[in-house]
Amino acid sequence: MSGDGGEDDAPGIKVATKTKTRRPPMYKVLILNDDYTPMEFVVHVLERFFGMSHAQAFELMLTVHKKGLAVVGVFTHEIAETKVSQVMEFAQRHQHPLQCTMEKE
Ligand code: TYC
Repeated sequence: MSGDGGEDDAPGIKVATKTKTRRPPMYKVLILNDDYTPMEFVVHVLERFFGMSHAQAFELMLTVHKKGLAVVGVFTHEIAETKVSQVMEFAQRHQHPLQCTMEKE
């Protein structure tokens, strides 16, 4: 290949190669309001799976309760998918209808 500094370039001449570093696409994880999931359960979910303090978790839960939804965090695809699964499984296990989804940023 010409220009990559490999063996078919002129001998003894090093051609600069710039490797671009690309940021991975990021995904927002959202939590949705509903009428049945207890507030304390949502606070617990936010502390447990998103590493929030009790105060942060309580504030975000109230935002979701009032506005209908909120972004909980922004992650790579794999991490976002894992967070959504963890929350959905945990909510189902406790028989709460809490919904958690992800969308491309
Ligand atoms: N609206 C719920 C209630 O009044 C509380 C709640 C908050 C539920 C946030 C879901 O994502 C949620 N018990």
